[in-house]
Amino acid sequence: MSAGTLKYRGPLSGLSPEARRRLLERSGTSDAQVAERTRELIARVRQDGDAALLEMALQFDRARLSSLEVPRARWEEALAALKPEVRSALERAARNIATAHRAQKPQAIEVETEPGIVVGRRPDPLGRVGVYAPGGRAVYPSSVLMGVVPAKVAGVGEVIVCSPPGPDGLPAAGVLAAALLAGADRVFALGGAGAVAAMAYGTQSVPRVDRIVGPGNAYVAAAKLQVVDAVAIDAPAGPSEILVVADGSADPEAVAREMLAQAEHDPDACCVTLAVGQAQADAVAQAVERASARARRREIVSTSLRERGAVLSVDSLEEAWPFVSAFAPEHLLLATAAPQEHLARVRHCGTVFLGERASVAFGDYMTGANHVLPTAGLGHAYSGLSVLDFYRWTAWQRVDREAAARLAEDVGTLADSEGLFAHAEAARAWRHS
Ligand code: HSO
Ligand code: ZN
Repeated sequence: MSAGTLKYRGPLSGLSPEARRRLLERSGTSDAQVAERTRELIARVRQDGDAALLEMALQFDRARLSSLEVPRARWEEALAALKPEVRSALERAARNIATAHRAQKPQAIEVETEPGIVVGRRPDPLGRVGVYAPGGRAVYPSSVLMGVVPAKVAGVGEVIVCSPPGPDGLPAAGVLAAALLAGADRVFALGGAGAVAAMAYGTQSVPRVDRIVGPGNAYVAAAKLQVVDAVAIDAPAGPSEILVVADGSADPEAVAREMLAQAEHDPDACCVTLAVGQAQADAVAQAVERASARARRREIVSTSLRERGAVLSVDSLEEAWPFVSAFAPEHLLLATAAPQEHLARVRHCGTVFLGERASVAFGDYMTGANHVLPTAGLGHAYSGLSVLDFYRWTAWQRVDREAAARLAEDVGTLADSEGLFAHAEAARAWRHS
């Protein structure tokens, strides 16, 4: 194959420690310069509110705005202008996302820890949530659905969407239309770190929210990490990733299509296949090469594959599983004969596609699963966006009369041992109840 189509080829076991580390680490988002610029932008918004946001729209988006909020009439126009087939596909996607996320709704629980002692917890929907939707190359109405629909399913009181304006002063038409279809309550023409700061701290016209979700560029990611003193955020989502595990039953062309589909998102996307046997690995690599030569987004695809793409061979599926869990891909595709049996073997993946027919594209748009997922190995600690991200919990406890008498002495003892004598007294007062 021509040199440079893929960064890594050969057996997984032959990967140098340095190459393995680079594959596992992917691209970091922590750039000191970005963090510093972001800090300045956030400070400007906290100090000058709307005035700072209007200046930033001019400076970064070349948009001269008369107001930050986008009137509902503009969303309606955007929806009316949508091609009917795009509209009905978005509606279908929204329906499936709602169905899948409704099934995730958490329940209140109560448990008796000792006779007469009851502790409970109840999920309460967040009051207000902000969904960020990028502009530019990554205008994805589908991502607006992935943020707004689960929030509405959870019963969030108000869902606002922020997305950068174009020179006409409006966010992308697809974003406006998706916001309307998904049931968003308000939309603001606001992008970048300014949008994050406005949603975290509030300004004259942007209300502060309880949680900010949705992917964004490096400034948005940095800003989210800098506002956690005021607001909850989702897992920082970086460039797209796919790891395909292909046994001898997989069609190399299908595997190549999946590699290309995630590679076309971003020159920094990371696409890897582990194929059982050198012959299958060679077939996949050749299919990837042919497909990338004719890709419509060839520039992006070839950069991604050249910088981080890998097709590696393993001797058996057993050899693949430890790497899968260590890599913690955003998307795992099990292009194997018995994918369901392998599901239990893998850990830390954002979402798993069972069988080559379960194209990642189906999940990106239409199955109802969420496509806002942890990247860059954060699957070790984080999960994909779900309905659970839109609640906080109220906990309670109840102690009946006899239980209070039984608790008094042990609690008094622990309180004394911590030097907290008023605690001890509060407990012991119920000794004879
Ligand atoms: N694959 C992306 C989500 C997306 N795909 C949006 C198409 N549109 C998440 O990594
Ligand atoms: Zn995608």
